[in-house]
Amino acid sequence: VETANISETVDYEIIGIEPGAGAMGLSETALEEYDSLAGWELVEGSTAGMLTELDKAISNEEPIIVVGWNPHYMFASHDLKYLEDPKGTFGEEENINTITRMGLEEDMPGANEILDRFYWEVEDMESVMLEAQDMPMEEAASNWVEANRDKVNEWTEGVEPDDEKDIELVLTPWDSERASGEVMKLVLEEQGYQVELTPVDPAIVFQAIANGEADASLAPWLPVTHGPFYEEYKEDIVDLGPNLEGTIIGLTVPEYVDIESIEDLQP
Ligand code: PBE
Repeated sequence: VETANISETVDYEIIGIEPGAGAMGLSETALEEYDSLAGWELVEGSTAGMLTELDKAISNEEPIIVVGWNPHYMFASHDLKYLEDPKGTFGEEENINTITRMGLEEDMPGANEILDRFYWEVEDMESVMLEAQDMPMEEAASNWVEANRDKVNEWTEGVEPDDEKDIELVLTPWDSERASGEVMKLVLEEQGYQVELTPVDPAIVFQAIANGEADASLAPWLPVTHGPFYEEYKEDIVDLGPNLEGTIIGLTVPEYVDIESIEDLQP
């Protein structure tokens, strides 16, 4: 495909995901900030729909521009690249943080300590996500816990169980957060807790923690992706810091698409 025709061939559309995603907010901002994206449309849909469009375009070797991110198996199953983002709209590498409601540390010091210690690598999360392609996420998480007893022990060693045993974790509905949520559910269950996992939109994650409806979340991508929600609620939540470092978000194209930067697109 000729470089000059890529924007026209994709019909000046970026294939997006769920409208509540932080990555969609960043993409909207990119549409406003880049002259090259003037008049472009960000198509709302779902992650599954975006992945289907991506598969289709790649089987036909057609150009396509999607909202992409890591950790995700889309980069393992396809040759993809992020478009350069000279304005930095999508930020640099960022972290996934653990947040809790105010007072969790006093009410459930044991669970709070385990949540605070929880930390894993991109490779760990990816291995759960990849396995979950062929089995339920819960089973993939359980396999990871079995295979990584050393790590899990570091999170739980010497922690006194709490009297109160019910704990609710809110998460976002993407595989990355389903993976961390299911792993933490198993870890806390082994310590005698009853764990409820509630998937909601990113805005609701912060709202539920801020008003104390939920106890904790492993889902916020910071500082950029969920930055606006963090800013809104930061006085009313406790931030326990990163549970994973090195996530990336950006406009994503198959390798064979002959452009390198968002600025190579045309209005
Ligand atoms: N994501 C996956 C989410 C966070 C995790 C990048 C699609 C978002 O954009 O909110």
